[in-house]
Amino acid sequence: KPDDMDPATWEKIKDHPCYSEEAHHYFARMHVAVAPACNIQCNYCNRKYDCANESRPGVVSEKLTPEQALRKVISVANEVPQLSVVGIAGPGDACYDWRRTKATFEKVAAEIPDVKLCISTNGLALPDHVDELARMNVDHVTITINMVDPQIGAKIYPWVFYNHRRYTGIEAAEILHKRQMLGLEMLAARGILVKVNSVMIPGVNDEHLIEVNRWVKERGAFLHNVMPLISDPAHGTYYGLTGQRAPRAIELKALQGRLEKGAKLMRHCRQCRADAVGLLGEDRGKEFTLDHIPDAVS
Ligand code: CLF
Ligand code: SF4
Repeated sequence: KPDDMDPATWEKIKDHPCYSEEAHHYFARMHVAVAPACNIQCNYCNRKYDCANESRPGVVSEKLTPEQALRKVISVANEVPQLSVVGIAGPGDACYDWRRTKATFEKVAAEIPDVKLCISTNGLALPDHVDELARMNVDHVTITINMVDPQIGAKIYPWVFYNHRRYTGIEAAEILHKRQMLGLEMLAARGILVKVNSVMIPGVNDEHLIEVNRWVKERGAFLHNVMPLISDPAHGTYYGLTGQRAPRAIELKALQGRLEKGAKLMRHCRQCRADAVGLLGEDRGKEFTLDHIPDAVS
């Protein structure tokens, strides 16, 4: 345990492969793709594919019902002894269709009480569900925060769908920004660990991520994970079509170097699929698709 870390925090991260760099050598996570829909549009996303906020864009994950997700978790738990975390990270937003996310977590917790639950969201619907996340003992929440300035946000998000209507432009980015900050503060106040993911988009928010890092640190984020934009024209994203380039590895490293003194950085992210299974960097998802797991679990 690092000297400057309190025991309660250590308990939460010691077997979480994303929150502890050490743990990722020994512990495995799995994602269940139970969240098909999304309430915002990111310019780096093609919604036919996985949510690019956390997961690898441009791959299609098999969408599961909460019942199917439970079957999958049980079958993975039986075969992957290192499994410590079950996460929901897409393919859309895990807080938008809340009933599916909640039902999945409740079923999993009832069958496998010692597995950790983890969630990744764009943050728009997050404040509405913080109390329930706390009640369900969800100790780890990732929010993707790409800006704290709505002027920059408007270049990343063409629209958000909030309170039954669609907002565009600066107004949309402002709403998203306020909800992200509120969600972050609410989680921090309840002792839930927050990881902030930022997608580094050269010429759009790369320099700005220094300010993002400062804001999220001030509001209690535990980790900041700066991930490179994956921009492949074949994925049919807006950025792919406009020729927005991805950062070079050296540019990402340089930015991470400049963030060193701010919120603690995560450097071992593998931009997993929304149906990833196994140790980070290992993907055993194919072994556990629905046609590979038993129909009923006794
Ligand atoms: Fe999954 Fe994300 Fe939870 Fe980890 S992944 S929901 S925090 S259990 Fe981890 Fe994968 Fe990077 Fe995500 S390496 S993409 S940070
Ligand atoms: Fe796509 Fe995820 Fe953005 Fe939603 S939050 S538009 S699923 S990248």
